[in-house]
Amino acid sequence: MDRRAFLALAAAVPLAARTLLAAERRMLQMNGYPLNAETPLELLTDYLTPNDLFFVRSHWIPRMPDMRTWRLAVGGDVNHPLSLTLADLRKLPRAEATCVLQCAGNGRALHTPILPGVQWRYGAVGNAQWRGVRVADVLARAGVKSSAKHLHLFGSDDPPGKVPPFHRSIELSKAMDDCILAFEMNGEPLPSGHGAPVRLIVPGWAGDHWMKWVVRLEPQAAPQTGFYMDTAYRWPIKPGEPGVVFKPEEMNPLTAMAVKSNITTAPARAKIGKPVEIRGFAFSGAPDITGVEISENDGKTWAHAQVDGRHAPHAWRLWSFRWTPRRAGMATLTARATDSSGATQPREAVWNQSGYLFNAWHSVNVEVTS
Ligand SMILES: Nc1nc2c(c(=O)[nH]1)N[C@H]1C(S)=C(S)[C@@H](COP(=O)(O)O)O[C@H]1N2
Ligand SMILES: [Mo]
Repeated sequence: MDRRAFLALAAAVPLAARTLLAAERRMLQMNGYPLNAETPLELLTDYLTPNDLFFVRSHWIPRMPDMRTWRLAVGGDVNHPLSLTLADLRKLPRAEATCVLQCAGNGRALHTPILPGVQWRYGAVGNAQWRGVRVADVLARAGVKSSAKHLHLFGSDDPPGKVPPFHRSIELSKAMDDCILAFEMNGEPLPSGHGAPVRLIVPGWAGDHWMKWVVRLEPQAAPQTGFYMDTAYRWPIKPGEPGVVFKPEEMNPLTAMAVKSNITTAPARAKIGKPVEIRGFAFSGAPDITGVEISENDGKTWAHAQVDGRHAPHAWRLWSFRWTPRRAGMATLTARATDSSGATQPREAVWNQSGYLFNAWHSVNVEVTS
């Protein structure tokens, strides 16, 4: 993050709002979900999103594990059930991935018609370096039976009563391929809000798979059931017109993210003939971004942006574009990305009733004067 930008932003908050913020420091918020917060888009300018700026999304008021008694249990279809301490985990070979974590609902507020759910706009996304151990190495110690095809995931934050627990599963093949049980984020111990002591990293897949506060893993023959598998986090098999509501069986579980770019930095005003710089990031469920393009005529023609060299599989790419305004008036600059599978960011996002994976072209307006 550019801390100066952040301070400038804080200074811009009106006095009334600042008084409210000050009150929050002494008050205990009792209602709703206090731990859903997105990053302002204009602050998502770093290759690695700083931990204290990284969006937070929790379904229920978290019940964080007690660090002294925490164990990772491995049960289900295994030959040797395990109960591992953090020290046990740390004895396994280190694994590392720099990749994007994005909430499936990021951009929900931008879908038309509008939808219920957390009204995420642009900032329920970040790119971080995650360190820990490979899921495959942990499961190898337990000896997975050949009957197992899915990995059931349990966190410590089960809510009370009839509120559905956030129980999930992912395909065992994905878990064994590149998933990590992370205890470090950007070189620091994993912060508790992001799932300490250990969370799951699922490169390329939306955030709902990235179980926080992991306490138990179970290889099983069948997928996990329950609200967060059977009803939520599903994606239409055949997309329909905006507003169409699908039955769960007309949808598949949502897995990989969709190709997307956002503009983080653009001047509000520019002068004819004076070049200005536009910046942003781009990522996808595919391992890499192969190009980012900018249009100043609503997609009739496109020009290539400069894509930054820093990258890892499923990490985002920063990009920049030098633009010289030629005409006075309001200019609209639009960005679109293309990924290594050949998919290009679409003009319109795919409609789905939960408002997942919004990835329509992103535009900004610049007022050009002579
Ligand atoms: N145990 C648990 N894990 C969870 C969640 C949760 O509510 N409980 N939320 C999920 C969702 S929907 C997202 S988008 C990511 C958000 O991770 P973050 O808060 O570290 O950004 O965590 C996922 N893992
Ligand atoms: Mo999410």
